[in-house]
Amino acid sequence: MAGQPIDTNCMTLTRFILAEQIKYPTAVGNLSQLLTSIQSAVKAISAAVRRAGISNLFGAAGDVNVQGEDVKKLDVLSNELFINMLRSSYTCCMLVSEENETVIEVDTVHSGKYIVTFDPLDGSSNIDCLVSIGSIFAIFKKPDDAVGPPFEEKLALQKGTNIVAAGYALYGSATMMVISINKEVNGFMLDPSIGEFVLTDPKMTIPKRGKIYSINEGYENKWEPAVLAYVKSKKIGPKPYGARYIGSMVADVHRTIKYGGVFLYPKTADAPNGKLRVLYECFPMAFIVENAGGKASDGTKPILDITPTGLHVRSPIFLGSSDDVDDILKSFEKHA
Ligand code: AHM
Ligand code: MG
Repeated sequence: MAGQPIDTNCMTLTRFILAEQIKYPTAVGNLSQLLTSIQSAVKAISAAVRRAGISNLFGAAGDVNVQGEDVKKLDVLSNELFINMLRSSYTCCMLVSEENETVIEVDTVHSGKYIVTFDPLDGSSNIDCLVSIGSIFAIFKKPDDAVGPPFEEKLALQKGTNIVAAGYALYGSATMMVISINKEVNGFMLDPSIGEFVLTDPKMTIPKRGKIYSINEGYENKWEPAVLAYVKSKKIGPKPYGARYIGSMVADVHRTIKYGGVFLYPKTADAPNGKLRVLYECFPMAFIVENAGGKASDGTKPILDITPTGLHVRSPIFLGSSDDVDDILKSFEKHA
């Protein structure tokens, strides 16, 4: 901007990733390459989201994805960007995308040691009305004794505690990437004037208790008693909690990390495992929230303790400020 000084020593995401790599003398830079390739995909998706209306990218592409939902043009584009950038990073052997029913095998020439699970564009119901949407990803390592290529699909079905790094991109009033690696969570804002993500939220931590609950209250009649009782308890007393629900997981979780509080997607009478998918929605968000000092549970155990039984399995999820999540767990105990 005219008159605004440029920071000549700014901490870009690329610089940050390299500085992390240097901490591990034996590291050869594979994870750095991988994160850089995701960064490229996110920059391109952000550009596409920002000009979607003008470039005619809104609306359905005419396909139905594996979950039976309409696929939007931006979903297709985002998925292709993630796959192409990751494959050409020479760091991954297998990819799991929300948009693909089976795993995406990376050919031997391009193959590497990581497995990446991702939702390339989450919150699709919000695309056409310009409400915030996001991308979510988690990175796992292929076990050393894995036989292949080709590798078996079950290599992707790892426990959440095996995650090496995870992150999300939020295409909101600005574009932001939040990345969790080495037990820290750091946030980077896209500065469009230089085309770089710049560290704006170092060492993010979530307040121990918040004042906001976030749940789709329209399904109240289908909740289980523990959830009903918990939400009701937040509305009574002299200081009731505020309600916020965007319907885009990345935006709802980002707000929860910044302001504190709790995000809930419970099971319902029609959806016995809730809606959100373990490998590329629940896991990365749980990993990030825990590394920011919060908690993420399925109501009985930590989300990261789940061993997924399929690529697209779902789980109820309760995440956010540790004291607030503890309250939900108490409600589950009481109604067990
Ligand atoms: P999507 O993968 O089809 O975009 O669905 C996931 C989204 C999440 O971002 C959000 O938390 C949830 O669906 C909202 O669901 P609901 O409309 O049932 O409240
Ligand atoms: Mg999704």
